Amino acid sequence: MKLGIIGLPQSGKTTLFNALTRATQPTGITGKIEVHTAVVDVPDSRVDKLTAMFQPKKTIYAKVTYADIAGLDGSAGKSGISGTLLNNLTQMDGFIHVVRCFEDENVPHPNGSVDALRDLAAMDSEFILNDLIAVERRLEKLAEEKKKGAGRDKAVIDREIELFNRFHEQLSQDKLLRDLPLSAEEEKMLAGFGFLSRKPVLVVMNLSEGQKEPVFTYDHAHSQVVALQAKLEMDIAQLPPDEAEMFLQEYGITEPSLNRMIRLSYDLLGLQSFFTVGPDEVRAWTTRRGATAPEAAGEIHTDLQKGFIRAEVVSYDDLMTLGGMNEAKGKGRLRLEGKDYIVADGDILNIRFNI
Ligand SMILES: Nc1nc2c(ncn2[C@@H]2O[C@H](COP(=O)(O)OP(=O)(O)O)[C@@H](O)[C@H]2O)c(=O)[nH]1
Ligand SMILES: [Mg+2]
Repeated sequence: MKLGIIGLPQSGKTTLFNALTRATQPTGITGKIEVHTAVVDVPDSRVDKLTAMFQPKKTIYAKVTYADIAGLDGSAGKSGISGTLLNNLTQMDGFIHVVRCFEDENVPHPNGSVDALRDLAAMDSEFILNDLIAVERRLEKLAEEKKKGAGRDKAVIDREIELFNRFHEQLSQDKLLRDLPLSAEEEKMLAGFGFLSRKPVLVVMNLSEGQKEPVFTYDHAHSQVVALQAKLEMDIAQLPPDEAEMFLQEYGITEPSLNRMIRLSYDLLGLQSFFTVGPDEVRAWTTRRGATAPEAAGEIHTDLQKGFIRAEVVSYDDLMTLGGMNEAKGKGRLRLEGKDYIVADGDILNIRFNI
C-alpha cells in the first residue's frame, strides 16, 4: 500500500516524510520534481503484546509505503498535471495532504499568506480539473469505440459512457469524485483508472509548536483530518529512542501524533491487520476489510490461498484474556473456519493447506 505525501511547496511535506521514516532528506527545497519513497512499520501495541507472549525470534509489523511527492504547486492550469508527476500521483492508493497552518516569517508561503482552507481547496480543484480532462478524453474514446462497432459489447460501452457522464457532471460542478457514491459493479469498472479526486485523503494540518488547532471542516467521503507538528515530530523521530522517550514524558505526550497518523492512514485505505504467531515469528499482515480467509492466506503466500483447506482462528482479545494458545483451545475459542469466513481485524490465523 502506497500513500503519497502532497501539498504546496514549503508546507512541510519533506519534514513529515523525515518524521515518518527517520530519514534526513533536506527540507526547504523547492522547485524540484522528485519523489522519495520509504517503507514504514505500522505501530501496533497488539504486535508488542503478542511478542511478549510468544517470545519469537523475529517480530514483523505491517507496512505502509510513503512517498514524498514534490512538484504540485496549484498552477497546473488548463492543461492538467504533467507526465511524470501525474504518473507518480496515479500510482498511489491514497494521499496525505499536508496543509500549512504554521506561521514562520523565515519560510515564505508561495501564495503570500497562511490560509489552510484556501490551500486545501486549491489542491482539490487541481485534482478535479485533472480528472475532468481525463474523463473528457475517455468519453471521446468511448464515443469512437461505439461508432466503430467492433470489439466490446455495446451495452458494456453504454454503461461506461453513462458512468463517465455522471463523473463529468460531478467534476464540472467542482466536486470531488470521492463524494460520488458508486455501486460495487461501477467500482469494478474503474479498477484500471487512477482518478486523483477519487483517492482517499488524510488531511494533515501542520501546526507550529503550541499553536491551537484551527477550526476546520472538511466534510468529504473517504477523508479525515488530523493535526500535528511536523517539525517537532521530525525532531523527536531523529532522537535516539531513549532520549525520545524522555522527551515525550517531559511534554506529557503519551504517543507521538505520528503513530496515530500512520494508523489513521491505514484505516483510511480500508485495511486491517491479522496476525500469525509462533516461536519463530510474530507477524502482522495486511488485508482489506471484508477479505475472506483464503484471501488473507494469499497475503502470506499464493500457495496458502490455492491449497486452502481451513483456518484455525482465535481473536486477539480471546487470546489475551485466556493467556495462551493452549488455554484458548481448551476453552473452545480456537475455531476452525472455512473458505467463506470473513477475517476480522486482530484475528490470529493458522492456515491449513494442501498443495
Ligand atoms: N516553524 C515551522 N516550520 C516548519 C514546520 N514544518 C516545516 N517547516 C519549515 O518549512 C520549510 C519547508 O518545509 P519542507 O518540509 O521542506 O516543505 P515541503 O516543500 O512541503 O517539502 C522548512 O524550512 C521547514 O523547516 C513547522 O511545523 N513549523
Ligand atoms: Mg520537500
